Amino acid sequence: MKAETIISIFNEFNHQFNYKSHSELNSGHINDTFLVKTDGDTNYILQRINQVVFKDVPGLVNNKVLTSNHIKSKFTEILDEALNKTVLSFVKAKNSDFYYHKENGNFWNVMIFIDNSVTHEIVKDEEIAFEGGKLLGDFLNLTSDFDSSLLIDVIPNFHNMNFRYRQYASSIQSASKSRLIKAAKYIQIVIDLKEEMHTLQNLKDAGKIPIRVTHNDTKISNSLFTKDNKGICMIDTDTVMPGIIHYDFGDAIRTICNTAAEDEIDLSKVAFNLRYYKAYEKGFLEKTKDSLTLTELKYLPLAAKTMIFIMALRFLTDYLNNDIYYKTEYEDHNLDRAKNQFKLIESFSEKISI
Ligand code: GN1
Ligand code: MG
Repeated sequence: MKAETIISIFNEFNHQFNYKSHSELNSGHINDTFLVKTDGDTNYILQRINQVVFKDVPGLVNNKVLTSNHIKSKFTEILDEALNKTVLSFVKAKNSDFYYHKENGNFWNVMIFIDNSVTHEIVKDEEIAFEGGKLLGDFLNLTSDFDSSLLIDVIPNFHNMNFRYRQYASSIQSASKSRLIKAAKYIQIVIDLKEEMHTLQNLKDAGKIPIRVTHNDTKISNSLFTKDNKGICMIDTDTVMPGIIHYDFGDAIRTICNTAAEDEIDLSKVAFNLRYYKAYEKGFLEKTKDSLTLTELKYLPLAAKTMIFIMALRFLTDYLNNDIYYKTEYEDHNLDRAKNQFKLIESFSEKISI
């Protein structure tokens, strides 16, 4: 995106310093994210929010701001300025909303960039897995007393397996013959796993798993770490809403324990790393073991399998729908992502028996 576009949008916000340069951060599949460097000691993240995926952007931004404020309220002894570098902090636009809506156009929001932080697409160090588990535990603890009725359901039925199977079934109806042929092997796996993959959904629907405030997009690249592997905070709170902890535990494991990126096409590189699973679980339980129910604990391994599967299913569905949801970089990108996740399920099942 041209510098003048970025500058003019950035200048709609009450930032403290002037634009110096920007670069795009390409890890997300939904929003467009830019790091804006300034001439001062605070840099910013500028984000264009995808309005096709997120129908109520002001509601979404409000969710994110409320969540951050709630977390910040737990650290009364830390000064705002320091807190802004360890908890996500949103910057108001000049009209004092936390977003800027260009007339008939896009929605944008700005956050303070957390200095000296790094993210990981692939985990190469057990310590990251352990610290990642602690971070999620902290996030769930810090938000456990947050009144979830204040939050809108950003994407209704986001991790609802019945809904995802319905979407998938309709994608099969409308898919092109060539895509159906390429997806054939996976269509059978989706049928074979159907019953098991509804276990958590059924328990949730039966009220057997407590509803908590959950993050819902805990892939490891959504956690910030220091350069020496300590967790700072979880980012990308677009999908914070009521849910079950299995969503968060499972989605984190899906990405931490994959020995390759989620779109690696050489499937011989894709395997489930059991050591990282144990490390993540250890960090997570260190923070949460006293607050989880027996049912929650019992289904953590199945949560991992279920969340790998739901992403496989969503990538496959989007492939059959001709790529209308996720950003793709080439023709079969979504199919490759789905294949990768199905391979991960296979490897998971060799390492963990449920
Ligand atoms: C999307 O927004 P981003 O890129 O962090 C998706 C997640 C998937 C993820 C797969 C709103 O996350 O559910 O797990 O891609 N977010 C939405 O990488 O659909
Ligand atoms: Mg996200």
